[in-house]
Amino acid sequence: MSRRAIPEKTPAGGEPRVEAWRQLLGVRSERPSPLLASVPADEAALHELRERLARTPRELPSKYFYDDRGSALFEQITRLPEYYPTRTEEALLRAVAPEIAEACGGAQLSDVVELGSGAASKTVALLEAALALGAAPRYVAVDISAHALRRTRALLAQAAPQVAVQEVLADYTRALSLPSRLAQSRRLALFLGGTIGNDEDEDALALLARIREQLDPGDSFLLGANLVCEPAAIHAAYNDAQGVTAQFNFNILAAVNRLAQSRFDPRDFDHHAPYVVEHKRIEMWLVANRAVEIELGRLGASLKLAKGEGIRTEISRRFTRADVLQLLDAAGFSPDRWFESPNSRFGLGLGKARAGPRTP
Ligand code: SAH
Ligand code: AVI
Repeated sequence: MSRRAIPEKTPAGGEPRVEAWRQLLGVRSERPSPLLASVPADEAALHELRERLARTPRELPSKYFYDDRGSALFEQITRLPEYYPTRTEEALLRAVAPEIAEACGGAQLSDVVELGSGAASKTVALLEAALALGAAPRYVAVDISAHALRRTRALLAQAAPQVAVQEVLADYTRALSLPSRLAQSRRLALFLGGTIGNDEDEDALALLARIREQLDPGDSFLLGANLVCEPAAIHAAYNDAQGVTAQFNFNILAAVNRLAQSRFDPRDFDHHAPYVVEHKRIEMWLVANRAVEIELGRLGASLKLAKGEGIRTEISRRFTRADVLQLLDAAGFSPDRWFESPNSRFGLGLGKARAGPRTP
């Protein structure tokens, strides 16, 4: 693995303060712990679905993959022989966790907050490294999937029972509020798995900038990103022989049907997932295998698709090291360290929340 220290441009600073949790907009926080809230099938969600289906090309937001079945299918995907990202990132994270924990405050690390935590299987390595340095971090898992949060709770109860876990069922594209740090303590926000690649640049940057807003100067942010590598390996990861990724793709229709009372039938579609070299990204599509007219329920009247017409359900971008560091920098983080897997397929960029404006 290659690792490189990137000189920090702005010294850590900022006033330590104690604050209550800020209100998580769009999320009902039902105390007592664990903090759990239901994501409402509200007008905003229906509006978003309508708007995305009306685009050219038609789209469905990839966050709708993650109903209970979708989350379980994603976990299955992470264990497929073809799906290299999870095991590559996990091995990398295990190897560099002590260095990351040290760089993020060591014994002072008080909060580890993960967005899109999934089952949080790889986060355990980081928490263990922090514990070994004498920290007693709280772990805050933010995910849109109740299934994923249940898995997190079970996993951490078994693997790191001494860590206090707080679960937040929330859509991080709507609003975001992280717990403030206590005096003399440090926070670390995580966005792993390459999930940043599921957003176009503008949305990715907006999300990272919102994460930055929630942190204090000197707090840390660790971003996991899939790197540009052999197109054949990337293609295979989204076109596995067992067809699990295809099932995952079809399942988004069931989730949308439930939400919108629409009548998408997965049998009318084929899974299509090409790697588009020009855009450095996999695109997942559902392509109509016959001419169909779909009743849209709460989304409106109906949607006509000719045979061969498609709906794009996901993009999954590949980055270069420079792309990742630039993204961190643009969002208000001073790139601090870079870690790369031995096969150069996955990278972890560590940034420090910067106090002042970006250095030109
Ligand atoms: N970080 C984990 C999981 C990656 S899968 C890993 O590396 O394996 C992406 C995760 O992000 C899923 O658990 C999904 O439920 C969650 N997710 C996707 N969109 C989200 C959103 N808008 N808000 C909150 N969670 C989201
Ligand atoms: C969550 N995200 C990073 C996964 C990816 O690889 O883009 C989702 C996924 N889609 C198909 N397989 C996995």
